[in-house]
Amino acid sequence: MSVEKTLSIIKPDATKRNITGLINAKFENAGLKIIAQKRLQLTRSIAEKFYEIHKDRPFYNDLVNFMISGPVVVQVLEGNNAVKLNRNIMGATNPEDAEEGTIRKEFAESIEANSVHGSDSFENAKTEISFFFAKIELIV
Ligand code: IDP
Ligand code: MG
Repeated sequence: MSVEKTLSIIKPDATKRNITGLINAKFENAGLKIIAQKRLQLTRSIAEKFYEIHKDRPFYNDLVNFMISGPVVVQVLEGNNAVKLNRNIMGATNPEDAEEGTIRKEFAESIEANSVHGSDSFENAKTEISFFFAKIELIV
């Protein structure tokens, strides 16, 4: 097992309902450490750039509008196999398919307003972490 970092975003549906602490407890209870965290209001251009990989998907414009509809909390999680572990804690994209005990099963409102983002590979985690955080913010 190797210690990894992954990027997590607590999405606007969750900041609006004031449940960022409940979500952070899920990460911490599963053994992930929150080593960096900040609350931001994303601009349209930042959200478009972050989700550029999805720009040809039919839900892209709605997703960008949702991600700028309120503040988000961007965070770096660290732990053994953090990328995969975080995806397990999050649950499936569509909360109807998510397993019991996962963040999306308990908190997501819909397939779009699904409370959290998590990097889906080690390589993407590196890119996404440097998108939001400077090196100096990651010294633990
Ligand atoms: P993931 O967040 O589980 O990795 P992705 O396929 O990367 O899922 O999609 C990125 C985000 O786009 C999802 O978390 C969700 O907010 C939104 N999304 C994905 N599929 C749909 C859809 O079919 N309709 C509306 N929004 C979607
Ligand atoms: Mg994804």
